[in-house]
Amino acid sequence: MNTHEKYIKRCIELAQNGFGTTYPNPMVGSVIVYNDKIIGEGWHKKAGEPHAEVNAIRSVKDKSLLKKATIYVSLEPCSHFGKTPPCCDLIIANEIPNVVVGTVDPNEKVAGNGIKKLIAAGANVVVGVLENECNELNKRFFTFHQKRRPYIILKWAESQDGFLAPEKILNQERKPVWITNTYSRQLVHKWRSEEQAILAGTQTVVDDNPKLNTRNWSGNNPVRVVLDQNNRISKESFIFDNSVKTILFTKSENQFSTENTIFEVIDFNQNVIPQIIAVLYQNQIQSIIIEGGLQTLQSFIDANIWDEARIFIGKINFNKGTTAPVLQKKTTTKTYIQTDELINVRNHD
Ligand code: AOF
Ligand code: ZN
Repeated sequence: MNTHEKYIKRCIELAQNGFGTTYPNPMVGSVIVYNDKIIGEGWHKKAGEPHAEVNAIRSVKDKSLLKKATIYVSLEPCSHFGKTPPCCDLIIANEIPNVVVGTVDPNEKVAGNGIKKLIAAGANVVVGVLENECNELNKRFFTFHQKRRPYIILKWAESQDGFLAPEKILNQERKPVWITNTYSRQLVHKWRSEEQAILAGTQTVVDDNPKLNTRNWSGNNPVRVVLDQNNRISKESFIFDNSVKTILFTKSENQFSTENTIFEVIDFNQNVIPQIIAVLYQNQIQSIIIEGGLQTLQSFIDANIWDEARIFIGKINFNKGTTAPVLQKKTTTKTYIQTDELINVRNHD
C-alpha cells in the first residue's frame, strides 16, 4: 500500500462513521497531511451539515500549514451550491496545493466539475486512489445516480434441499415455517434497518401477514413496498397499519392513499420491475431489500436487475415444496451464522 492509498484508506474509515445518517448524501471522509503527518481529519455526518473537507480543514490547528499540505478525500470535492457551499472553493480559498481524490462524484451536479475547478485554480490533483473501495463504500449512492434506480439486494432462505417453503397442506391453515435460526433472523432485521425500503410480493403478504419492520433491531424501519395487483391483501394486514410509510403497487385506481399508505397504479401487462424501480427512484429511494417469495425474486433475477443476493441455507429439509430461486452464481462469499450458511453473491454485470 503506497502513501496515497494509506491516507485514502483512512478517509474511508472516517467516512464510515456516517453510516446510516448521511442520506441522501454519500459517506465521505477527508484527511489533511503535512510532512507525512495527519494534521486534520473530518467526515460528513449528516445532510445539510458540513461536508468532510470542511470538517477536516476546520480541525487543522495551524492553518498556515494548509498552504503546504495535501488534502485527501474519498469522493471528489463538490463544485455546486447544495445545502452547503462548494468544497472546491474552500480548498482553493485555503490555497491547499495538493488534492488526492478517491473517486469521481456520480452526482450529475458535480461529476468531474470539482476536479476541473481545482485544476483550473492550479492545484495538483490525483484522481482514482483505491477507487473500487471508494465506490463500494457508497454502493447505494452510486447505483442510484448512475443507474437511476435503487441498489437492489435480494434476500431469501432456503432449506438444505433447496426449497423456499414446504409443500402446502391443503385445507389446513398454513403457518410460516422458519428455515433460519434466531441469530440469522435478527441479522435480517439489522439488514432491513440499513436499507431505505423493503419489498415483498403479494403471495408472501397474503400467506404470512408480515410486519416488514425492524422490531428485533434498533434502527430505522424501511419504507414497505408491496405488490397487490388485484387488491387481494386484506385491509386487516399489518402492512395497512399506517405505522410505516407503505407503497402499494396495484392496477386499479379506486384505492385511496393516506399519509402513510400510498397506492401507485402500474400496468401489470407490462414488465412490472422497470415501473416499480422508476417509482422508487422518484421517491429518492437509494436502496431496497427484496424479501421474496419465489415469483418476485425470480422476476428480478430474470430481468437481471439486482446488485446483491444474500442467501441463507438452513439445516432443515423439506423433501418437497416451492423450489428456491435460481441464480447464476457469480462472485460468491460464504460465512456461517451458527448453523446457517450465508452466501453473498454480487452481480457485476
Ligand atoms: C463533498 N464532500 O463530504 C459530501 C459530498 O446538499 P449538499 O450541499 O450537502 O450537497 C450534497 C451533494 O454533495 C451530494 O449529493 C454529493 O454529490 C456531494 N457530497 N461532497 O465534497 C462531502 N458528502
Ligand atoms: Zn462538498
